[in-house]
Amino acid sequence: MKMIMAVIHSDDLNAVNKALYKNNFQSTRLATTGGFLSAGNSTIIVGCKDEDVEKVCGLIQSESQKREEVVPAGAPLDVNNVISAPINVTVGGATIFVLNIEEFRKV
Ligand code: 2BA
Repeated sequence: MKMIMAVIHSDDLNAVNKALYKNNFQSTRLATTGGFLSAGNSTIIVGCKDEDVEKVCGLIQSESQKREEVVPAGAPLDVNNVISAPINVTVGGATIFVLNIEEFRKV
């Protein structure tokens, strides 16, 4: 069994969720915040069989768009530095982690 954690843009959440639901995959949604932009994003968790990983990742990918976001001047770059002028970054489509699950129980 695997656990898929995907960080996606919040605007894609409904489409991703709908695609998973239509294909009989259960999911959990978390409201998260990106460490770099400090902006809200969404993380979706799906537990699935090993053989379904590609299908789940494909569904998430197909509903997650790439977007340009502007990081404003003054945003922190690291502990000592801030961004001196606004920069564009490409965010997404989805950042996906696939984890091995040792045991899965519903009790
Ligand atoms: P954020 O951390 O807010 O990052 C948003 C976007 O800013 C990133 O898009 C990337 O294009 C850019 N970015 C991030 N750190 C940067 C840096 N030090 N210098 C220049 N540009 C930087 P994505 O790579 O598509 O990531 C989207 C979101 O996925 C991230 O939001 C974060 O919440 C999550 N994420 C990405 N990689 C991760 C990782 N290795 N571990 C945990 N979460 C991750």
